[in-house]
Amino acid sequence: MRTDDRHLHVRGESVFVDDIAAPAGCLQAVVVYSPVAHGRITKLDTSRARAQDGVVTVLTAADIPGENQIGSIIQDEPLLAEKDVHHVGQPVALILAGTMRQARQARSLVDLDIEPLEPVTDARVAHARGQLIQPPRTFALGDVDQAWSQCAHIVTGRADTGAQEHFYLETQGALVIPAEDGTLTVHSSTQGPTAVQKAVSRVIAVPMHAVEVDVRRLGGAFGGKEDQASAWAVMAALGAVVTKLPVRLVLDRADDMVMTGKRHPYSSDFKMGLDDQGKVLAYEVSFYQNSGSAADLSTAIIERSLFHTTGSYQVPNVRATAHCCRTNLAPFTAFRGFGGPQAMFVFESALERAARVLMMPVHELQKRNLLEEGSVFPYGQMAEDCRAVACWEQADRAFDFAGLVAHANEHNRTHTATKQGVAMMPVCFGISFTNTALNQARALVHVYHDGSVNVSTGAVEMGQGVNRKMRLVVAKTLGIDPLRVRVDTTNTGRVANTSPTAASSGSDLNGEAARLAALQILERLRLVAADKFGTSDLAGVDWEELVQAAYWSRTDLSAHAHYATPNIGFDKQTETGKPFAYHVYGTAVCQVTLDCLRGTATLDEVKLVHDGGQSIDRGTDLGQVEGGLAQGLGWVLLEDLNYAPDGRLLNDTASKYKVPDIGFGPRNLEVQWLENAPNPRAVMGSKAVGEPPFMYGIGAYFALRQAILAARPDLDPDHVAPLTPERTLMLLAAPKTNPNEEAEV
Ligand code: LUZ
Ligand code: MOS
Repeated sequence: MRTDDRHLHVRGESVFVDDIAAPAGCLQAVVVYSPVAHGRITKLDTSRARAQDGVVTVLTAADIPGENQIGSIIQDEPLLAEKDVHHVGQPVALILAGTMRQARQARSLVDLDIEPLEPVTDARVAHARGQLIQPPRTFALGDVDQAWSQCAHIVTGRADTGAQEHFYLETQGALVIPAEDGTLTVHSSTQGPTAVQKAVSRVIAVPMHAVEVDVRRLGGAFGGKEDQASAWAVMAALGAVVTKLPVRLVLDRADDMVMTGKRHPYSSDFKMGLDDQGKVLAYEVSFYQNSGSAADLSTAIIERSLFHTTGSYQVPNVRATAHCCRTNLAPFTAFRGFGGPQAMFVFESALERAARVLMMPVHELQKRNLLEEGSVFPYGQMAEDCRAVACWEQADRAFDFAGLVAHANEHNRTHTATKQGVAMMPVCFGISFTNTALNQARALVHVYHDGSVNVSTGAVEMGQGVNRKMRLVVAKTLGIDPLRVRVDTTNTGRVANTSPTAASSGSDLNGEAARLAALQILERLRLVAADKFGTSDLAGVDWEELVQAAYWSRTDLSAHAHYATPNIGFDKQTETGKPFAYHVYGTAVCQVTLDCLRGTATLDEVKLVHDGGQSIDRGTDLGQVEGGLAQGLGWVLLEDLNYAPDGRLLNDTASKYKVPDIGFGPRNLEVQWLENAPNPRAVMGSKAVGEPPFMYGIGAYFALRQAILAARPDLDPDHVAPLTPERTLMLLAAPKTNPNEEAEV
């Protein structure tokens, strides 16, 4: 991590929503939620709770002045339940009290009766019942149906990936301060200040100009606060409007885990056809996305699954169909990768199965099918400046993959209690919001009398270091010391109509806007320099003198700029177009050692080559690569979210959910940057870095599977992630499929 506020973090001085000093009279809010996954509310009586000591009021849907609706893409999500509940954790009422303790105590006094209805928790069951959030969507390339007849080998199978809790250190929350004339200042832990502003405006029935959203920083988000930060801010705003007092609503960890959405579980069916040489000729896949009880961002997320159907590979005939299945679980939401990882996992699963049938090493099959310059993606876009092969070759060479394979084979020949596995994982990730309109950003730059500079953009700092990048972009553009530049909070009053900081595009979009704003000021300063100092070359002019001269000659020292990614677009009628400004590539090499008695694995090595462009700040990018990788590893190996058949989340506290720690991480981690690879399509030659590294983690799943199969060559189980020690042990102990063949465990 190389964020600009790291010194504040380590001293505990960074201010998050819950740390903002309480304004006089500030109330605490606690949410009453449904304990039942599906049912009809037969009684909601808040009188006992209202009578509790310290309770100011208890609000329900009936108290909402505007619309009881927070759905952003599809209008299917009430802020507070009215007649029905559709998942455990669905907000029903809001308790406002003087202290947190009083609010929590009152929660148990709300009389809420729900007549239960049958819950559906499984995507395929929901699909069978026709519970879809939108009609199925299909991406097609070539002619899959006729291609099967040309295939020498055809494999089919099923692949399942689980949910994933974001586990941001700062839980969801907001502080809302009412001011004169019905206006509201909202401090929200959100990736999307404008989304919060809009939702508050809608539910409270005030114009957007009456709502100022301000965001200093987030203690992590990972997609969990792209859409799902809004509800809490809106509830706090509701409380503030009704009581005319400031209201703080910060979820505790358990409430956050139960009430908020996670990464979507997917269950998928695949069919892959190949020729004798291992070229993939045809690929067909159906994605069954467990969307949860409301749409949230599910339709956009499954769209990205379609875009990343074939991962880092070229396939001439493709058909991918996407089903958003409505279930009675908390609405699943954005999470780093946004549906991409789920799709890539399926393709890698198919390749692995094919490799066994062809009796060819998986990495050989992967290599033969990598994207090349001019390859066509299933949505019609061509791969330009394609770096799939370059990354693969640099990784293959630098990390001696052949040597690792030889070493693992030798180990497995000579050991029975431990087995090794190695895998390569190529990644290709499209950069741009797939909703083209969102690819816009603005920045506001002020130069003050003393030469110090203040920058506002639409980007939200969430620990990823975007503020540091904004600062470096502006300093470099103005040719001044970065210490002169400060990045201000993200504020809807200073920069309007922001897209969420998401889709890995925060630095690309806001950085370019900031650069354009700085350039405007620079042009004006050049004129001043020519006039006052007889030169338009600013290198030889003292910055502070120049700024002074500009002020006294009545030059505007502020600039606002707008940037919209050029040359992108997508036609949803034909499901083709050029949705992405460019792609990010990379290849990881993973090696694991499996303890066959315990089912535990050690990640010996993860080494990777990442296509990072000409970085604005390598240290920041390294933090993103390492963090993304760790999260990806956790998703496929460790983080096991489970629901009871009645729809209750079983991992409903931090103590029941395992996230990666330092002991889990690779013993040897090496990140290399792809050599000589500036990017002409983003700010200052850089490349987006937030999400792509997540998918390197998938490689460790397949390395572990190799190790398991080395112990149990008789098995060919379906692909299920996460491959936890428990699941690994179950596989190792599975009954022999062929009793005549002795596996050497
Ligand atoms: N959010 C979004 C995203 O609204 N659209 C996207 O395409 C996207 N991609 C990745 C992560 N968040
Ligand atoms: Mo996102 S998954 O908020 O980039």
